[in-house]
Amino acid sequence: MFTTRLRFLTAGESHGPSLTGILDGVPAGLAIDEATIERDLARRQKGFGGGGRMKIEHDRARITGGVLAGRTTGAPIALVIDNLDHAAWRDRDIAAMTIPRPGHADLTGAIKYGHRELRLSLERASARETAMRVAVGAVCRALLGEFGVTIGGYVTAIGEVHTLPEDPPRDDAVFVARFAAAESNDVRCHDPAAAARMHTAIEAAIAARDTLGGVIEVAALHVPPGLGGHAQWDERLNARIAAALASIHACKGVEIGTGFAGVARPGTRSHDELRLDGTRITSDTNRAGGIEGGIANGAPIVARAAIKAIATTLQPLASVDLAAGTPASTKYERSDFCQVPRAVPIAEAMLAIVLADALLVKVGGDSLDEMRPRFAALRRADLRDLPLDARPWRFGETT
Ligand code: EPS
Repeated sequence: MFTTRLRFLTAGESHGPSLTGILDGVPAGLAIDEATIERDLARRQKGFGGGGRMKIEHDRARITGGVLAGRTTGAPIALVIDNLDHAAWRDRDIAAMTIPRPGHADLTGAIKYGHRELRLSLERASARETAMRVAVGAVCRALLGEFGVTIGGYVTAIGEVHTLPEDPPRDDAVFVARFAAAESNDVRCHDPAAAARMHTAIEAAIAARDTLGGVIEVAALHVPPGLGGHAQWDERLNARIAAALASIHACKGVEIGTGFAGVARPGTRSHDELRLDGTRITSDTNRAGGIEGGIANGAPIVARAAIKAIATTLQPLASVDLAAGTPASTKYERSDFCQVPRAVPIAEAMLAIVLADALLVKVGGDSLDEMRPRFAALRRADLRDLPLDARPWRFGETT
């Protein structure tokens, strides 16, 4: 499977004592503090349409391994986020849950594990786990930041409200402005007019006792060309990003670059025509979303994740009581009405993890000091870096 230099695992239940994360493979010498991680965790807690749980939690990651005197040592980084809500669940009888919510892991978890009640798998299936992904992603983001790579994201659709469809921009400045604009409203949309309509759509969903999904766009800027690979399916950067985004709870679709809408065009309008800017090879468009042939081309990497409306709805859905063996309606439990604005930092975290790994696979090294000269020596999209000699050749030639 995937060639990786970074590995991460999480553990912990939604209402258990804590979430645990281990991130292995981060080189030595990276400055990390809990405040850096907390910034992203705080962003995940905010967003219109969130549920009551976020009023209880104050997500903080304690670093319990791999960082000494403020810098990574090269050892696995261990992180712990306490669940403050655990206090309300500890040492009390918890009513059995026997009616699966369609769309959640209730039924499939019961089929897989044969648990005596549904909560035993839903506790782990909960999107609470994404808090730890954001913490792990913050470390990867710090590593990428050492090499100038920045990542951000914003919401492009909530329910039927969407920003104008367009090709992914090529210009970094457009993304930088969007990242900032998205943080200035409570639905994390870069377009203020669309943001206002999205807010209204979420209000309407709450009033209708329903939930809403949407689309998140994430972008990575200053990614060195050459990350990823075309030689094997599991080296392709687009495949890795797609898998990482698809692993986010409630994600039902991923696009790169122009994505699904792009296939309606003929080939002459589907690609990024190249031109020379001095010795630099560049393009005015970014339809490929920064990836050609599974390899980063140096343009902003742009991906979108479709997040479905949350499965826990105030209005009951038809289901089955698995204990009684009768038709039944789902029972409401606290949840978000629209998790999409809160999921932006989660998508950013997953992109950061994939790109930090791809950078380490490309550059190698056990410390930042080893990585820096190797990074500086990477080939760029520049005629001076490309040793093409235009001589004919043959398969089978030995000399
Ligand atoms: C979440 C915590 C959970 C859920 C939500 C995400 O807390 P609780 O179950 O106590 O309300 O609100 O998870 C889901 C939406 C889900 O379907 O699993 C969090 O920390 O983000």
